[in-house]
Amino acid sequence: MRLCALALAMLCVATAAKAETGYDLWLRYTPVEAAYKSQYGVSALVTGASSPALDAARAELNRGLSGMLGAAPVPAANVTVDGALVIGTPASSSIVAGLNLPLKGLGGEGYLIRNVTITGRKGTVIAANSDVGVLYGAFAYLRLIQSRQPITDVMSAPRTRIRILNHWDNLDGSVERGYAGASIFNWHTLPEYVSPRYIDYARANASIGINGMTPNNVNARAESLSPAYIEKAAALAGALRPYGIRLYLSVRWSAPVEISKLKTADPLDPAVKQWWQAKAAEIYKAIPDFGGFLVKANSEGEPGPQDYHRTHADGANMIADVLKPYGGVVMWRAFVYANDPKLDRATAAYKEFVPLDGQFRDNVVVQVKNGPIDFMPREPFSPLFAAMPRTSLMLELQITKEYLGQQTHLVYLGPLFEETLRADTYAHGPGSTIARITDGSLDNHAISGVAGVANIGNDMDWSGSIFNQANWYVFGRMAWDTEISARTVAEEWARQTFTADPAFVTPTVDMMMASREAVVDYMTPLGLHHIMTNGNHMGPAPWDEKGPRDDWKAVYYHRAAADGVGVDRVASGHAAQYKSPLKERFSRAATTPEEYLLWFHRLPWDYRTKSGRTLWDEMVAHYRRGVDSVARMQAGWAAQKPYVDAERFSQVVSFLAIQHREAIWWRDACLAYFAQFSGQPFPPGYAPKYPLETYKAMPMFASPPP
Ligand code: BDP
Repeated sequence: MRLCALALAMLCVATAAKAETGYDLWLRYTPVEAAYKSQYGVSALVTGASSPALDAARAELNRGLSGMLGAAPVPAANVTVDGALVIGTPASSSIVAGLNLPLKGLGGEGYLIRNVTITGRKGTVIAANSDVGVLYGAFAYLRLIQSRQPITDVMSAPRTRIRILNHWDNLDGSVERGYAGASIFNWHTLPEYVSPRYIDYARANASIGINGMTPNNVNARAESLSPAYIEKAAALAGALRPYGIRLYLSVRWSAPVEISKLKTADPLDPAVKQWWQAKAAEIYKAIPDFGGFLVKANSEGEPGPQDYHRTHADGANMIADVLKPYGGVVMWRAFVYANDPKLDRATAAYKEFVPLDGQFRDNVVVQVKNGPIDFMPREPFSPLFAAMPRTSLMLELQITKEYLGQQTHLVYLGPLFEETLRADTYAHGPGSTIARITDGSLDNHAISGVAGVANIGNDMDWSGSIFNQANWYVFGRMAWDTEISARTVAEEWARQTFTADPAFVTPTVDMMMASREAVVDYMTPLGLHHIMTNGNHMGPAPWDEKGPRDDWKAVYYHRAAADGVGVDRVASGHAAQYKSPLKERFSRAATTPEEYLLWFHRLPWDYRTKSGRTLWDEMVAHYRRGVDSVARMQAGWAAQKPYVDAERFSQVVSFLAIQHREAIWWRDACLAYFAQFSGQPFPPGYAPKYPLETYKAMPMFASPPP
């Protein structure tokens, strides 16, 4: 009997997929099925001269191919057999040079994968103009095998120049808005100890084309610029360099005062400029390829040039001039809003920045959040994108889901990023998409880029959940190719992260694609926004009216009362900040897309929506639909059990259960609150389970039993 049980247990172990922690992300390199072996076989890996990036490419190919095909290819200097893989640049490899490949259009980072015949032997080449281009090509090649795609000819070059992760990590190891554990950057053990995790971090980023990072929070500490921290940063930069990743630093405007006791941080004071000059010299000595500075100034209480009655342009230009001789850039954030009760927060950044258009140096790039307020589940795009044609603009996206369910909710951000990039601003007529502004092509800017607020921490799975990894992945892929679709990327990711079996991939991708609309529905439908708990931004709190400033209170964002709900942003001037025909469209409720209805308009509760329902009934329907979508996600995922290892499968099961419980919490708390004003009954069977007071009284992170 005992033996029998043991045999059964062993059988189970043999058949179940190997438990996975998620540490390997999408770079798992598990063995390909027998049917694919001949398709992907590589007989020899032919390399030329070596360099740190070429060595990284070779190491990754060896790792990937030995994992997937059972053995690493034989290293070789020449092609003598069929099935060789040749990698290099015309400078590093005479074989690549001799092939006369069309590398011209690939720039400094693009790559080419091509099936070729060399000295009569059939093989494949991965070529580029630079060593890091070869590395990107190696990752793309491995991606094809991992996702079981044929190795056909590929040519790819990034559309943007700066593809950067902004870590909001503090020097003490905590992470602002981080839901994946503490920071992976250990400032205590740097510079002596360069954790192997930094290398895995670099590999993951390089595999999706990310080429920059700021390791420290935008709410920066002056100490980051002290000699000790520059030395630490230099060690980190050294670990990332072979992977084509440049280090940048977030800087605190008042650093000269705090570190060196200068009397002022006025950008026009010569002593201040000298201080930054000396600092830049010190940094570039330690980090020769240092990328530049990221600045949050005069925003949410951070110091900045306005403290000295100077403009953002005065501040940005001063440090831009300092960085210019080294080729460094300044990423100056446009996330500003003043607490002026008469000013609508949604209009603030536009009002401050548009008058400065044309005044910024050419190595300044203004970094603009996708929406005018703040990384909400849904916002219209920021009107700034269309209004600063003489300034390089970078798009800032948030990968960490501060306002979208944080660690646990399964929300794939691909559709949100795609919606932003494809949005037509009409800056110069139709076709003036955010993608074309972000990549610099619309107004011919040399600097272009996308920044993503990272969702990375030292949790075993890096991102706090397996599905959060997809958001890191899609950020990188869309920063590289601003036109790629969210669905294509989801499919790529799912195939690599789990299995390429279509029986798994199709429903999983469908679930991912529907997940963003679900969170909009159960949190903030119809243009509602910022009704999360004050401070931690986790749960529902539309009732919140506490706090030091009006624009930090939820009621400011919906203004629900008996006569209606929503913000009149036609009256506030926000709708008029958009270009025609959007401004006209947004100025009337009837022509405003319903997903932005209460963003732009204040409407009575009995306003008729397109469905024929009253506004109140429509709101109820959306909240219901959001919860129902999560229930569908749960059922869909349950059916995926045969395809996923137990460890990752059950994490998703548990997190979906949390999401479902919290979606109900969101729906019922919000509806209980808005019902006080709507003057209309709940449709039968739709009333929240508890009175409003119960929802209001919940302690942090706790939701009432569904
Ligand atoms: C807000 C975050 C806050 C950030 C700020 C920013 O709540 O933690 O410091 O954005 O982007 O959404 O600077």
